[in-house]
Amino acid sequence: DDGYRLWLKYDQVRDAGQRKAYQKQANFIAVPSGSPVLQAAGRELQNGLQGLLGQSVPMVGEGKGSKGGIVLSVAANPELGQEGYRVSTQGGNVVVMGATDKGVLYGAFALLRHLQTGQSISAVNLNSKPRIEYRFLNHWDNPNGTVERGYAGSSIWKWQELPEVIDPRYQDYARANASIGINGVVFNNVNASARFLTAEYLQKVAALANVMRPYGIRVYMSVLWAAPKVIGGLQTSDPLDPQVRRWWTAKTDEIYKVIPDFGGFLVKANSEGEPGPQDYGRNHADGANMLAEALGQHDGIVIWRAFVYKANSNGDRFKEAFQEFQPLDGKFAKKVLVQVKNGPIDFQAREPFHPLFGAMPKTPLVLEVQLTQEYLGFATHLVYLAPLIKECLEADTYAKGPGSTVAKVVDGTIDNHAISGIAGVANIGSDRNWTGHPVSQANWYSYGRLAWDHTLTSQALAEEWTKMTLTQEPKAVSTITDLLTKSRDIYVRYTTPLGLHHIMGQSIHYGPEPWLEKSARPDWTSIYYHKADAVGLGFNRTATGSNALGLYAPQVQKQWGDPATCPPNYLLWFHHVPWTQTLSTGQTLWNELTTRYYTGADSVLWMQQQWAQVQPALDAELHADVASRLRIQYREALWWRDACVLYFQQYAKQPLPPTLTPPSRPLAEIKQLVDIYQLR
Ligand code: BDP
Repeated sequence: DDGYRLWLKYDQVRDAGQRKAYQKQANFIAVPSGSPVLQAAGRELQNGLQGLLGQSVPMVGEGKGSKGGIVLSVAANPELGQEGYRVSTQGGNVVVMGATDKGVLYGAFALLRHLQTGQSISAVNLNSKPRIEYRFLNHWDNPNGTVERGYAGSSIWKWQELPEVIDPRYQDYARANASIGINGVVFNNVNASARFLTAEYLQKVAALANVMRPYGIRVYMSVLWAAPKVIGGLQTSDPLDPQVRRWWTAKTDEIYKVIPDFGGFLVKANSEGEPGPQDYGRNHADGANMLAEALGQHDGIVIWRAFVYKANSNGDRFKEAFQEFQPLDGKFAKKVLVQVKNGPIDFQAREPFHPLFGAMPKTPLVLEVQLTQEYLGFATHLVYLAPLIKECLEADTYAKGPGSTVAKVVDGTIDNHAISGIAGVANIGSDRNWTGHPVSQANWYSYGRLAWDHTLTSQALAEEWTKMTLTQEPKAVSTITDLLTKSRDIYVRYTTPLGLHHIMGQSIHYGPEPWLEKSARPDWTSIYYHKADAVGLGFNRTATGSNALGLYAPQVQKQWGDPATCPPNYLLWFHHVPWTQTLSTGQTLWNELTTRYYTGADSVLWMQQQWAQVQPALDAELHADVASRLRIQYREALWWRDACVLYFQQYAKQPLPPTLTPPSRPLAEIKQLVDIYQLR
């Protein structure tokens, strides 16, 4: 198994009784004539059933079959909304109903998932509609085929071959996304090349949009703010300049001519050196609103990213996005959504939720999470990300009293927004198995499912993915589910326990480098974040420090502001804690910290053991691949452990707790190791 088929494997159902029961209900698939979306739904069912049942199921027109078949049906039903579905038995048939063709497509995939996970078909009753309207995948892919922070090969988009050559992979990509409910994709990097807005590239993007359309996926584009200068021949990109406004309006009209259902623009501006409206003394709202105006009557949106920070972050980068964006609440045009990363710094293995959530009630906020494991071990470490995403979604902002979770901010229910969105930075590349690490497929999968319904649990999604992708053997399913669900906490333990953050290798963002003191900017060093000294460790963000904590609701401040009640997982995000202080866990900071590094690394051995156990239930090639990556993971967990323990020990000046065996190599040796890694 080379992993190419993802969770859409459709291997034959092993249990003969179950297969028979399914076959009885699969004598035909009735597909009403309709859009290509309906045809795709029919094709998916036919293809899936062919595999699951080992026999071909004929597709017939509407009302042609009698009983014992699957009937696709589009019927007005306000309860289902634009994309919801109901799958139920009616008059001897399984009816897949949606209020729209897209609803039927999602229903078809839900039915397949139901069968793939071995559930009974006789009284099937599936009812669901998405809680979030715009469910994006953001690729950080460049025109030259490289992928920013991509660890699974190169870009799957072959720009040089497009629009003539349509790689079959594009359609498989669309199928995979549709199967989990993703309905919008951005093909190009937020650090955008202006090239994508040229007539030549619009043809290429349009060719991809044609492949996406039957799968209910709309195409959006990252744009370079300076495009009017770079490709438009103008002297300025000032959003208030009439010429610039005219340029964007004309460009937008041109895009809609070639891509009539174009979704809109994603913008990274005035961040990490990218150009933006601030270059002309304007603000983010001026920029976003200008693009919204350019979209005019077209059915498109502007997604403006809040990931901004300047070279001089006033001592705490944590506060920057808030300070720039919160005052603009209420100033954005209707078609604008602001896209906010889950945490305030940058996709660290664990971050407190971003303080903008709950603080901009007049603006729909898109939650951005990173599926590509930039700070989570690339494609080498097994880290299942659903728990990270859920931790953010379930965090309470207290914006409108207790229970004002980030999920409710994002899905728009708390502030009654008409539109809502969520974005995952893709972990996909040209590797045959799409994601490099076979288990990283589960991150793409669970993200999409959570985007559809954020109330699903990490555990349920791990189990669902495992059954569809790896094995149905019950013991193995439960072992793998357990392993996946714990993996993110384990990763945090051996890399950045107790709320440490941003102490990874410079630029590459891999491996430990807590000793990093000098960089192009102070907030790219490690010492800026961990602040280790003779007294203790951690960033004081309370009122006696940077007071970033003051950006949160009073209830959050109260809980996190006191080291005794602050969850240990966030402790060093907000407090500079003395090495000798006893924590709520009962141990001193030094002992707790070092114990976590050690138990974290030991847990990777546990992961290896668990993985070894499921070997008989899995494809041999795939099993061996993951097993070998787990060996690297253990080696590198020790690297993190030894580097951080020895480095911080220089400040703590204490021995390790007696139960822990000190690292056998000196810090100097480990520092060399980092240099070698960075040569890669
Ligand atoms: C950072 C990445 C950088 C991205 C940036 C972003 O290191 O490559 O361009 O995020 O999200 O984490 O814009």
